[in-house]
Amino acid sequence: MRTTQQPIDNVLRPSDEVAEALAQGAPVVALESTIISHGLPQPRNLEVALELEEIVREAGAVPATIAVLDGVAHVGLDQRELKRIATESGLRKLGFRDLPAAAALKASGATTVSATSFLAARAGIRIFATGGLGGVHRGWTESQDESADLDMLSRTRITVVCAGVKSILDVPGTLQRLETREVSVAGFRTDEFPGFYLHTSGEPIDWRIETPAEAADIMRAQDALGGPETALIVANPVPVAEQLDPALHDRVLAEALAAADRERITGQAITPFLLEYLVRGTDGASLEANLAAVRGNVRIAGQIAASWSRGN
Ligand code: PSU
Ligand code: MN
Repeated sequence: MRTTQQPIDNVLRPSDEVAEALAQGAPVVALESTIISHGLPQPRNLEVALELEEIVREAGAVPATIAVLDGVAHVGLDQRELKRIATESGLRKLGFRDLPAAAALKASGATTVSATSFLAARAGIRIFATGGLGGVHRGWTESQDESADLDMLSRTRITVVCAGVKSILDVPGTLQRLETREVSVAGFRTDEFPGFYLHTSGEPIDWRIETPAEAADIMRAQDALGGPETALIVANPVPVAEQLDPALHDRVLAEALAAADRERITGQAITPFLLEYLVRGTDGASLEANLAAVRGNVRIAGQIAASWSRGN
């Protein structure tokens, strides 16, 4: 565990363990922190943060949870820092665009997929695991609410293992945006795009892979081909046995969307609001499905990272 260290610079600081692993070409998996601070209830969130790191280690890779603490983007957190992310009140939710202000004003915050992807790639990490990506919200043609996650993935060379995009979103609309923005998508042992809490969204995907090694092969092909620095999304569904009951999902989600509308929740607040509503409205069942999805993604990401490092 890291105790003291010299900052590499003032804004981006890999932990000693992460820096060493990267220097040796050892497998590293980036993990985001918004899911911990804004996506999961306390005190479960801290247990989950620690468990996810353990799953990465079991796969033979080094975990690098990413967050901004007092203006410095940390790539790899120790236990005390993880605890800050899980428990500190008033922690911000930082997308990429928030990073310069957070650095200048010495603010602390959790990083979303957009900020985490950027910081991971900047630190030299190629693989990242999360729950569900952001995307275009329902009614997005009016609100213009399209998650910055999509834009970042269209210009960052990173592999994101996720259970699709959050089902609170306009899923077909999001898939269309991913196609337009040239983001590669492969289903991990599935022909259908996962539905975050649900095994499938019902939407087809064009490419299916069966093994972590095939994901690493696609990544090498991305590099060999060159072209725009786009991401690879490895879409890994929650197992049917661990998914949220689809009828319960649809019913509570409809209530959640109506409540968000009524209370005029918009912008950064909407995703946490809807996720929290689902947790309460399903008596915690959505939380279990969310966690099952994230655990599976982190495991596969660890395996892809190992294959990527081995070169096979
Ligand atoms: N995955 C989860 N829970 C989450 C998120 C992802 O299982 O809370 C977070 C990610 O950080 C993602 C963010 O970037 O939700 C999307 O927020 P928005 O829709 O405001 O872009
Ligand atoms: Mn948004």
